[in-house]
Amino acid sequence: MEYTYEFLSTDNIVGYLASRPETSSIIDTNSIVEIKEVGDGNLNLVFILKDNLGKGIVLKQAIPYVRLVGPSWPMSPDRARIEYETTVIHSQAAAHLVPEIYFYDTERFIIAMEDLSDHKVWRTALNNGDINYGSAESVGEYIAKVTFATSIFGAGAEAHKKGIARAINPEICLITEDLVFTEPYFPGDRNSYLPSNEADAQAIINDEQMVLEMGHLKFSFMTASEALIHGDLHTGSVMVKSDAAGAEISTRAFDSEFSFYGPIAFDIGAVFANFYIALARSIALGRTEHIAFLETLPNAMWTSFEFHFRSLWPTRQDKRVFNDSLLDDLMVSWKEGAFGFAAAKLVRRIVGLAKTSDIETLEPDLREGAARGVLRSAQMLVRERHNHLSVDAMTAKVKEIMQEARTGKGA
Ligand code: SR1
Ligand code: MG
Repeated sequence: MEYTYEFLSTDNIVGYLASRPETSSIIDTNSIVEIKEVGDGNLNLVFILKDNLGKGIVLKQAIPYVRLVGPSWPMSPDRARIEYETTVIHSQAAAHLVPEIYFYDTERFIIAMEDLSDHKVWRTALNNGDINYGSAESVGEYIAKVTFATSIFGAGAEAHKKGIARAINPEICLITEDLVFTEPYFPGDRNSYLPSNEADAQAIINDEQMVLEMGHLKFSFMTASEALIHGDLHTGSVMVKSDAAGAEISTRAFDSEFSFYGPIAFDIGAVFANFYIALARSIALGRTEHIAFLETLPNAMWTSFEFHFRSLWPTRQDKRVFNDSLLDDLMVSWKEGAFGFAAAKLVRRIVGLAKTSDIETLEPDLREGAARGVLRSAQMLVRERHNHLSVDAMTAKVKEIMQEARTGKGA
């Protein structure tokens, strides 16, 4: 399909916003003093505008191709509708944990939303060594509340089925199916890593158990329509605002364009993986205090997820066979699944397309060991995930592997 809509630019954006009455109380388009393009993701244009009173707005526009690669990789801008609808649906379950949406432009694929520029992207904050108490718990709360609300337990059978039909997102899901679950295990053009990590990448390709586990996980990703998940819940999809002592002021999950009805464990595993990638960075840099903080995050997030999901359980729609023992079993299987999905996410960020600044901004002598530690942790996670270890026990294993793999000065 050929798309002919106009892209936003610094030249046309004020005129565009002035033509939208929905935001006249949010920002004064007659006194715009700042326009910044801040899109640091892989897909879209993102602008922040501020007026002379400091009031701001974010305009995010989906372009009809993958920004990271260019027009040679076309991609339907309908993903903006998915993000808009998911953010609205998620806000019904957890309004304080997502950005407020002002409008969605169906013709130009533009979402207007709350300016969160007094927050930091969590990946950037963690890269800098920031401490953000309470945000991992809020991410766990977000996952629990939005997945419960959109599951058969919260929504009921009919609404759940209608939701699946509305949120079907095959083109975007294919990105994850290819980049996360498949390509790192086969030599290909889109894979890349340091020459010094060649043996580590080959070890992954030759790890038959790992490849089999990826088969199981990919099957689950493609078939388990449990709830309306975020679909790309990494630390670059979370904004945090903390006070000077690191106490939480606000935490928001955003950028849910990869959303679809998928396995709940996928979102949990994505967050685990990104905490582990942040840990690899801090271990490489020898940041002792930050390591001590980061290693608490996976369990803090999981514990909060479990607490909030269990708190909602008594409100489930059909209690006949969905009893408390089922919930106990689901928690076990979601934890096991989350460690597996975390492994998949870890490998793709080291070997596959679209990497993370946590690792990529390390000097090569440090990056080599950090990347090795991430890959070896993934191999451990897919094996140990069936052994019913606690989240803290698994994190301790990850930390030990990363410390052993460390390279560069001081290793
Ligand atoms: C081509 S898109 C690459 C990656 O960017 C997104 O953030 C997702 O993680 C996707 O896999
Ligand atoms: Mg994204």
